[in-house]
Amino acid sequence: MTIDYLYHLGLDSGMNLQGMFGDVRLVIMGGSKERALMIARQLTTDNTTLPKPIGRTDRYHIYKVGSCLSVSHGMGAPSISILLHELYKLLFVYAKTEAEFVRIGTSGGIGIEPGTVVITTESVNERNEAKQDLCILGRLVSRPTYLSPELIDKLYNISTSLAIPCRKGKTMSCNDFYESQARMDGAICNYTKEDREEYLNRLAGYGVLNIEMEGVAFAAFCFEKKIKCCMITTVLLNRLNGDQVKAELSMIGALQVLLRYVEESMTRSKEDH
Ligand code: R2B
Ligand code: URA
Repeated sequence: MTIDYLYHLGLDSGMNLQGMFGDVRLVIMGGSKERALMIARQLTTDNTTLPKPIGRTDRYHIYKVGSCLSVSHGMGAPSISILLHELYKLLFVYAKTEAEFVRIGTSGGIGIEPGTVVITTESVNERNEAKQDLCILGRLVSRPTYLSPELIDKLYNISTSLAIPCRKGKTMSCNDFYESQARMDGAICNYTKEDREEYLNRLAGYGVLNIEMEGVAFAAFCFEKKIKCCMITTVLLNRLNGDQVKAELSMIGALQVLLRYVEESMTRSKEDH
């Protein structure tokens, strides 16, 4: 039998992937390796040992705590796409399990104040379309984006019960942090302050609540593979007031909601057994 190398994860089908990952039910994905570790530490009940990443760690970090994986996906669509392909094969094909995927992160709000949690109901591209455009074999392939209404409602109810300021709505994904998000503080800016304002107000008119960089790729992949998924982010700044992210604001609100969700789903799955 030939071995399938999940190259960027440093895992392969010759390993006992079912033994290692067969019980995984929930995958939590965030941008950086530090966040993946922080989430793994929050999930673990044993405070004496530091969770250890599994596999290669030069691209992504994967931590396993019980039936949850905490994984870093890097920044932007290409990075999260590679991870999603390999994670899908790892879990759904080789480990023969089925898991929900949740992306947790940060975003820039459009008329939304810093600290607010946004739970995405619709993930749109830079043209306000709920689809991902890919170039495959030199041809344009469009995939719809999908986020699970059931998970959206569960997370929203949790944030309400915890009294965490939260909005449900449309999130725009951009392929860049600077020009495609209409920032004026990048190294290139060939538009005016008025152009920027007109654009951000137009987004507000479309009902866009926030901007980030991975949602469309995440939601389109999950649509294609029929994976239950949702996305929750904490807003770091209100883009109608500026561009600069001044402080290392945390994603605390989104994290509190997600940790409560994990707690509730783990209790439910124990009761089911
Ligand atoms: C949010 O924050 C990152 C850019 O700073 C990016 O990964 C995203 O989606
Ligand atoms: N992440 C983004 O992609 N944009 C922001 O403005 C903040 C976080």
